[in-house]
Amino acid sequence: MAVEVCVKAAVGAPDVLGDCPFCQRVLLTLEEKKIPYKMHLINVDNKPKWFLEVNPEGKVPVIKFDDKWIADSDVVVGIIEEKYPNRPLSPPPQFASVGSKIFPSFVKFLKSKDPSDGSEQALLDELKALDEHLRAHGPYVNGEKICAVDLSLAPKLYHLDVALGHFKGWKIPESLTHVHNYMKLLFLQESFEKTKPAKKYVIAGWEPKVNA
Ligand SMILES: N[C@@H](CCC(=O)N[C@@H](CS)C(=O)NCC(=O)O)C(=O)O
Repeated sequence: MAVEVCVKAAVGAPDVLGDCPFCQRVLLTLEEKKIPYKMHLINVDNKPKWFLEVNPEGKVPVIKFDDKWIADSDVVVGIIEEKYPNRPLSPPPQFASVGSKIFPSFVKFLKSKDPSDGSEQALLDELKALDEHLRAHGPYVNGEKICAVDLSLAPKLYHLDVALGHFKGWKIPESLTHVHNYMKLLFLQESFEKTKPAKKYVIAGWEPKVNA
């Protein structure tokens, strides 16, 4: 039986898969483990009553297991791993937090209106650390096989690339070759192609936050 999962609908297109990186992470996990699923697209600007009843906090993603709806992608991915241990995706503990500061650093830089606040450098430092990790251990975070850390990072790097390119004309430096190759590899995965939002929806999703 298919697992039910609530994910964000695209801004301005409630019938199209939207731009939530946490939702894509969960979809990638289901895809990589070949778990059949049924998506409910949630318009987060006009959440359906049934969704708020099962999930009063109102955030996506949420997934239904044993008749209970579970929120938060960290928790959800952990439960999927427990329930579906085949095709194990857990990284070794020493790699579990590789790249974990990239997303908050990206958001800070994206929203920054002060070029001297250090947010660009902070992001560059995180990307350089990832580049060094991949140089030593790549091509994926844990070597030859994709793991849960890659599935968490892939949507975030996609948002970074699309949103910083669009709003700031900014690109990841060419010198970070391992990060560039890593992104190419991730974005070519069939699971990524199948679950990625169109670039215009990523831009539409960030627009109000950038121009707040
Ligand atoms: N920590 C949560 C974050 C989820 C999250 O922030 N979801 C956003 C979409 S990207 C959301 O539901 N926003 C709608 C709202 O807060 O009303 C996770 O990992 O699942």
